[in-house]
Amino acid sequence: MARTVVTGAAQLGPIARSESRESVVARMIALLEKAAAHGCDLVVYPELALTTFFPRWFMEDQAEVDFFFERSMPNDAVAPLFAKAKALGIGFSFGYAELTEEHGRVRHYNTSIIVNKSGEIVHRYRKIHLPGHKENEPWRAFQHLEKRYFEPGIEPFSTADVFDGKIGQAICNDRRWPETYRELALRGAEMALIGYNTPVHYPLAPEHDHLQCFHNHLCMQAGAYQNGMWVVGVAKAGKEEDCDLIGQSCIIAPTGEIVAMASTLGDELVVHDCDLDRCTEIRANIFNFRLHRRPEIYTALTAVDQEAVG
Ligand code: CDV
Repeated sequence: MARTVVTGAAQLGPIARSESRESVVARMIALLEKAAAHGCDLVVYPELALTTFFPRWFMEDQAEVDFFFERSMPNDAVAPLFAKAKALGIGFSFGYAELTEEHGRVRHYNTSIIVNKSGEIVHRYRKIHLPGHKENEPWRAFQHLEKRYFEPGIEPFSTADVFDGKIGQAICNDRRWPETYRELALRGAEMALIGYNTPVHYPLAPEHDHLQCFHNHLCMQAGAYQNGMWVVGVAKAGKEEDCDLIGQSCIIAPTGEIVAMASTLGDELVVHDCDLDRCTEIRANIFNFRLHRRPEIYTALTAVDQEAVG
């Protein structure tokens, strides 16, 4: 019997800095209800789904920064989403800013979780590739201070056994790195859930602004095909405060084909029946890792000291 996960990519439109979590959660629930009408098993929301993309502002007061973080999950603001999804029998994933304490030290992560159909958190991923910068750079049209406000995740990419398959997660900038997909695939992932907030304008190379949507699909389609896995890429899109974010949320088959794509920059759900067994079309053939991969030759790939590799 086919292992089909009816999957909804639930794109969110812009979230104003003043919008409350309760209001965002109500928007997420509206998309969840649409997903239920489509028979979805899984709904995927974007990176930092509960608030505006706050790293675009330089803030010196840590209390002001911490306002955007969640101290527990689920918390009161998000509980209605968990309850509704459980009542509808739908699993979901979403990203949020996580504030936690480890060994008596406060930590800040850019995190994403998977919740199963019973409302249990079954997977947590903390963003490994944090883009941007640490200090205020006023020459930019807007800041991208992820390196200031978050610590990079140190737990490896991993998967959860859920929805009758192996599902992994990555977050935004991770999707540009081939290592993300290969690590996930080597760990058995059949589907990667990837939320993103991607500005149209890239201050370091504005001559590439017109390529943002192309690069978005280029890296995710390549990742899907070269590793024989489903990829679900979900945007926070549209004009958020003064920043234009790309949309084009999509579901990509293991062949690299886009099989569903959002056509607006607002709250929008696109759905596809994802047969996890289709990963075999690629993994048993052109990218049969066991037969054709040559890791013993790829020593530069995992060398920590790149200088020594030359
Ligand atoms: N949220 C992100 O990780 N955004 C980056 C931008 C800054 C390039 C991205 O890779 O889309």
